[in-house]
Formats: sequence, C-alpha cells, structure tokens
Amino acid sequence: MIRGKVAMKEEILKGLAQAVIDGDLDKAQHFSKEAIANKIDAYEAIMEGCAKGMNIVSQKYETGECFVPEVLCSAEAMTTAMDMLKPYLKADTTNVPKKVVIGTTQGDVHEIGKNLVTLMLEAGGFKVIDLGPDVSVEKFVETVKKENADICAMSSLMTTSMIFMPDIIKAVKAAKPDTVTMVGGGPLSPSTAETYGADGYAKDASVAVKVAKELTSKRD
Ligand code: B12
Repeated sequence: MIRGKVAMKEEILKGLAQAVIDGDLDKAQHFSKEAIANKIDAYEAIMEGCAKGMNIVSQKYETGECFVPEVLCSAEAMTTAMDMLKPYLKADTTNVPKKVVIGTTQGDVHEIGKNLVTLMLEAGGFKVIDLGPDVSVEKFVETVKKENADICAMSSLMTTSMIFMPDIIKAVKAAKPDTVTMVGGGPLSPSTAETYGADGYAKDASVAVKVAKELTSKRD
C-alpha cells in the first residue's frame, strides 16, 4: 500500500513538472486536481513539481532548446497550477502577520520567481502586497508607507532592471527607516545585494521565507 502511495505521488509530481515543461494547461489542471485529490502537500507539489519543471524550461531557454513562445506557455501552465494549489497551502498563523510589499522592478515583466516568493511568504504567515511586474521606485515607496510595511522585497531577472534597486532601497529608508529591504532574482548575488545596501538576499523562495523571518524577528 505505502509503496503504491509513494509511486502515485512521484507520478503526480513528475506530471506537474512535465505539464510546465510542455506548456500544457490541460495537463497542469489534471495533475493539480490529482495532487489535491490525493492530499499531496501543496508546497511540495509547487516546489517539487511545477518549479522543477520551470527550472528545466529555464535551462532549455539558456541552451537555445526553446524560445520565448514556449517559455510563455510554460509560464501560463505554471501559473494555472499555482492558482489551483494555492488555497491548499498550509499557512503558519502563529504570529501577527508581518507585512511585505513585493514587486519586480521597473522595465521587467518577469514574475514567475516573484510569484513563487509571494506564495511561500504567504505560506510562511506573512501578509503580502504584490505590486506585480514593472514597478516604479515611486510605487514601491508609496505602498510601503501606505501599508506601513515591515519588509520591501524587490525582484529582478534582468541586469537592465536590477539597477533600480539601490534607488528603491535609499528612498524606502528615507521614507520609513524601520522597514527592512530584501532582494533576489537571477542576476543578483549576496555581494550585489550588499553593494545595493539591501538588508537581506535570498537565492530562492524557500530561503526567502527564512531570511524574511530573521530580518523581522531582529526588530521585535
Ligand atoms: C520565463 C522567462 C521569460 C518570460 C517571463 C514570463 C513571466 N510571466 O514571468 C518571458 C517570455 C515573458 C520573458 C521575456 C523576456 N526575457 Co526572459 N527569461 C525567462 C527565463 C527563461 C526563466 C525565468 C524564470 O521564470 N525562472 C524560473 C523561476 C522559478 O526562477 P527565478 O525567476 O530565478 O526566481 C527564483 C529566484 O531567482 C528567487 N527570486 C526571484 N525573485 C526574487 C525576489 C526576492 C525578494 C527574493 C528573496 C528571491 C527572488 O526565488 C525564485 C524562486 O525560487 C529566464 C532564464 C533565467 N535563467 O532566468 C529568461 C531571462 C531572464 N530573460 C531574459 C530576457 C533578455 C528577456 C527579454 C528581453 C527577451 C526579449 N528579447 O524579448 C524579454 C524581457 C521583457 C521585459 N521587459 O522584461 C534574459 C535576461 C538577461 C539579463 N541578464 O538581463 C534571461 C536571463 C535569458 C537569457 N539568458 O537571455 N522571459
């Protein structure tokens, strides 16, 4: 029996990853339903299924094995599965939720990675205000003040858009010194984050939750 269950889970996780790789919406819906029906942990389904598939697409894009149209289909399949699985994510409701404002910086439409970080922060008990892609410096600052946010989190996948991060960090610190800043995304690194004056950096969504908790616990 147990062996059957493990095999079933492996098959569903593989199915989710393949659905994203193929950019197949029907398969993404089918295996999301299967994951929910078989009570597979939504966090695992997203990270070990969908995100694994998207990272394979990412590599194929790098090696020229697939192009923007296929990547767009994969992105849509990933978003479809994430939207179906999101309501089943177990949220950590122990503490009063800290508020995070997040967005992808100016001129950048990449948001899959940012959406994964948002999802994991929500699962980690944070209240997230997601400003979406292509967010101006002014919009970040305005929302941080309006929401009295604890964290301002910035995502960039392009060298042409990461350059706005130092301006956002400086402007947020000036407007609301007690707000901490966190950055991430493909072209970022711990040393770039430090140069930009960010309080935190994380290489992926699961680490982002840990870093966010550390940054806010210091302030309690
Ligand atoms: C998917 C994709 C697209 C999709 C985006 C769909 C969408 N809705 O997001 C589409 C097809 C639209 C696209 C368009 C373009 N893209 Co594009 N794209 C990619 C690709 C293949 C995968 C990115 C992805 O989703 N990865 C999967 C996710 C899960 O990983 P991730 O984003 O890295 O996020 C993780 C971490 O970085 C981290 N993280 C991310 N954000 C944050 C934020 C915080 C606060 C923290 C803590 C952590 C964190 O956690 C995430 C989850 O674990 C990358 C290749 C790559 N290597 O990154 C190119 C890539 C980013 N694209 C690139 C380019 C150039 C473009 C285009 C200009 C191409 C063109 N000529 O049209 C346009 C740009 C349009 C624009 N103005 O933004 C270049 C950028 C080069 C550079 N360094 O500047 C890349 C690197 C490809 C390449 N090598 O050339 N792209």
